[in-house]
Amino acid sequence: MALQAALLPSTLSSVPKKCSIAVAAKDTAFLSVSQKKVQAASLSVRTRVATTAPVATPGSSTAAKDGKKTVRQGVVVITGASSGLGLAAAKALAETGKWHVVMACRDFLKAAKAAKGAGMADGSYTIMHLDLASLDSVRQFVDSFRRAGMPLDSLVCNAAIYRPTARTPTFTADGYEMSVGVNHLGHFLLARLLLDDMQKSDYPSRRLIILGSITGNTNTLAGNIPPKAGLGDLRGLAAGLRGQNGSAMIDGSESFDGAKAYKDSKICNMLTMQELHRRYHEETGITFASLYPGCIATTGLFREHIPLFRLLFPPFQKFVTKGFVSEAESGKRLAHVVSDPSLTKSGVYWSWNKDSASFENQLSQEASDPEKAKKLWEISEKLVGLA
Ligand code: NDP
Ligand code: PMR
Repeated sequence: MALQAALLPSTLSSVPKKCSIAVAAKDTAFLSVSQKKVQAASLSVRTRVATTAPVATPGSSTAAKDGKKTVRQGVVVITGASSGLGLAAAKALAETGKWHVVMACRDFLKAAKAAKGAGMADGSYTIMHLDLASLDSVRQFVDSFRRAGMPLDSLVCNAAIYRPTARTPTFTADGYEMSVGVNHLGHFLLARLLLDDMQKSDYPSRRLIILGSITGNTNTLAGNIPPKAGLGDLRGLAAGLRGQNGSAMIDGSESFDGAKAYKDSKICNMLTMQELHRRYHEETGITFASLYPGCIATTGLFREHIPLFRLLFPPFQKFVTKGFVSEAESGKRLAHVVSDPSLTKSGVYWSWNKDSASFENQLSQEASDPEKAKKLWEISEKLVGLA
């Protein structure tokens, strides 16, 4: 069966030593891709999962020399691991040797280069194609992941786009406004589908993490810089966020504001985490959490901002707000949320103080409103085809 999603273990040329995944020899379409942006639609790559000898696959149990069973290597999927926070967290987790990282990326050549450039060891990661701007791609990713035969122990919904200067909306393959489509709806579908896989995992602490942000929380100074986040009564989302025949903004505003759309999507991320917690934590034991990793002012998130902003933003955050955090430090923070034994609490929004110590932070009233979370859940289910 032709799959649009592609799977690429560790590097373009090598299969991880411990991995039993093979890409069919004739299926080399992805090797000749030269465009920087690989469109899901242009990919027709066959993937095959072949179990060879009984080798230790990522996520399989290993017996210690003294005969005691040790905790096996965990498998974590990180979306948007080709740059910034996602890449730094992927590196931090892979370096522990305790995690095999599945880098779920829309541009796998970029991801392969990024992993190599970051010095991630062959065999410590697998790259799989995922374009969150297409619900088909999300479903195909899930299919490919399942075929790869790995367990799923943790999922990090990290990818995002930010279109700060956009005054007209762009749309996903399914016709939804792009910022909310990628940052929220794509992840909503991914998380819902992969919950089944996480429930099957025997890993001691399974976690589903969704990135939030200070700018989506109006109980902070940063969250009060205009345009402020606000979902209103969700009428724009309920009408399909389509722009042409209605509003491309969640609150139904007539005019489009790219900066607000991003901040709104972050409220959705934080509300979704809490709704997942309410619906599934007790039943499954899975930890659901969100976080504000600090202001990582140097990442690609600001690529569409005006050049003056990109020049001044890092020193402003370093010396004025003192909220700046390096990509490496933010990666460690996220890695802790995935794996630190002290961060197992569910339904929590983590932040870090000036000494880089984690604490459970307060969400704004809107970002913690259970009624809104329920309504968001129900509308999102319809938009992604789950209801
Ligand atoms: P980056 O732009 O560096 O990383 C974003 C990642 O998302 C990239 O890998 C990008 O892929 C990927 N991505 C974008 N669109 C899609 C798509 N359609 N499908 C799949 N992947 C996609 O930004 P950051 O590292 O800063 O952001 C990571 C997370 O951290 C985001 O959720 C953001 O909201 C959050 N955050 C960031 C803060 C900051 O100060 N930077 C502060 C608070 C939260 P590609 O490489 O191909 O472009
Ligand atoms: Mg903000 C304590 C002060 C603080 C912090 C922690 C941030 C984080 N910002 C703060 C303050 C201010 N910012 C102030 C006083 C201003 C006015 C000069 C300001 C402006 C500003 C802009 C224009 N800040 C921004 C922008 C963006 O375009 C970024 C954004 O909103 O992206 C959505 C941003 C950010 N400030 C932050 C953080 C973390 C961001 C980035 C992103 C995010 O939420 O992902």
